[in-house]
Amino acid sequence: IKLLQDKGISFTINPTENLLSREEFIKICQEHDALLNVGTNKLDEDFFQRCPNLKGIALFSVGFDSVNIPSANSRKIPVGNTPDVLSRATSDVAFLLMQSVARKSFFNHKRILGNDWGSFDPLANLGQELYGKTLGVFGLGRIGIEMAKKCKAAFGMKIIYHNRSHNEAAEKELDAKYVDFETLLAKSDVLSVHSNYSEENNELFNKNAFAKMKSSAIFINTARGKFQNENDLYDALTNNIIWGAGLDVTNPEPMKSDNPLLSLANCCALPHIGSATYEARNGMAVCAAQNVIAVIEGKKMPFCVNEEVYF
Ligand code: 8YV
Repeated sequence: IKLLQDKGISFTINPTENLLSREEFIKICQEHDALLNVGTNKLDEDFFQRCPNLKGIALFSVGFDSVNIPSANSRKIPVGNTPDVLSRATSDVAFLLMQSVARKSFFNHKRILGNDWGSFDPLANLGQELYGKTLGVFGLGRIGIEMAKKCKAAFGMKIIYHNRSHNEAAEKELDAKYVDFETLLAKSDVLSVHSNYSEENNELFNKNAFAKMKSSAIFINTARGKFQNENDLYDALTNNIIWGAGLDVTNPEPMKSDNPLLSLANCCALPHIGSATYEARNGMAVCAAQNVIAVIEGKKMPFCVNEEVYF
């Protein structure tokens, strides 16, 4: 806010998307030059058609799946995101979920809450150690790299990854090996999703995919819930097809308390808190404000996902 004020930019704040109906939201966007979109308002073709005066959109997220990019491109509207500043925080949550699942910490916490400490049994509550195991990264971008670094440093894990293209710098730094999707499924002891979501990957992690994974594998998703089919995940977790799952993102969001996944000992879920640290959210706010300022000043956005609009 201070960055915008210092530039003398006047603005209207809508504290959360839920306070406005879509009609009210669109009306406000029609009256402004730029939108700083905190939240998950869908910015689809209809939105762009109805907001012809918008000159730029700054997202408060690194993911830009909420925006129809071809619609923005056809109107030469730049869309900005918040890269890098949340990579540590989000990968911290992936790492936290990985260990929580491996040692069943959420489940055991629930046991104490239910007054079920239990008596000592050498074969009860057994988890997995991650030392020397293989981390499979689906989407070795900024967040995936941070996750891989932690897994390597903490547990000496081997890194394999699948991307649309090779990330040679990361391969060198992490000794990471590019594999095809089938190999990623078959070889990962922990498979962590860090890719940008797009329709073509909708429910990519489904019955077929889980069936190709190790029965000892842990599935982690801190990217977008739509990557997973949750009925298939439930079946995989209850039929020992895979060993466990840790989700910071669900399909749909919000996840409801009666979701059967929450009743399982081998699944834990968080309410999309990947970037929820003081440090990351502050960094995101600065990136978003810088993107807005660029729009107002007629300059190129510093963090733009569709740079083609400037050519
Ligand atoms: C946000 C995220 O909390 O950056 C992203 O893509 O998913 C999270 O950091 C969320 O998008 C709300 O804006």
